[in-house]
Amino acid sequence: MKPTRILLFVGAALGCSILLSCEQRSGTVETVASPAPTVSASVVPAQTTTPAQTPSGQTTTSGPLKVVADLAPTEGNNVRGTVTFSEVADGVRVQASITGLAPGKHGFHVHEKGDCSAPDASSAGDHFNPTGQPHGAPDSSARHEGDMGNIEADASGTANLNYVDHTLSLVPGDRSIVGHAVIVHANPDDLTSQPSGNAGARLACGVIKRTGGQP
Ligand SMILES: [Cu+2]
Ligand SMILES: [Zn+2]
Repeated sequence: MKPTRILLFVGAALGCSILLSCEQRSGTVETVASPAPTVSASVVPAQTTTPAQTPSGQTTTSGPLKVVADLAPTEGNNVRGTVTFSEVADGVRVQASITGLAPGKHGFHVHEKGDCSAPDASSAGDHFNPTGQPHGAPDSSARHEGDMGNIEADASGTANLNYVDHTLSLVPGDRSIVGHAVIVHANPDDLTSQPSGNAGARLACGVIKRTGGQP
């Protein structure tokens, strides 16, 4: 911390001790500066333990949470790509760009385990389903949390996806998709067959991670 900032902090503290409404005011400032306190608390604890930054308006919280899965091909395939999940007002925006596919639809899910180590990605387990629902479509009221439906590849084998999912969660806790894995399948997800839409082999797998290298 720079000396000038320490002086500012000391000054602010002195000012606070004089003002009867200080406690109330600093509480208000903190609320405004951290719209998602539960998220910032676990992601960047250092920032929440530096109260001097909030009165002087110096917070550098990175805004809505954004996480990424880099998909790598399973054995015998050449499918790869990137999937980004970011918090938006009404859910989680899913943006995917994947190459090396056969043209057409391919099942696209978040799977339970963040483990892509098996040659066929079977290590990623079943669909991520923390609320005990049946398999369904992305817009079904009852679905696995991980049911993102299908991506569709064009004639060149590239699939691009951009939609807002209303079930996926990035909020830290049992329902967060962080630490789980994204899988792209060989066949279309029929959106009804149990337990996984009959989407066939796993072509690519990637663990969902926070940007910036945090686990
Ligand atoms: Cu899957
Ligand atoms: Zn499912």
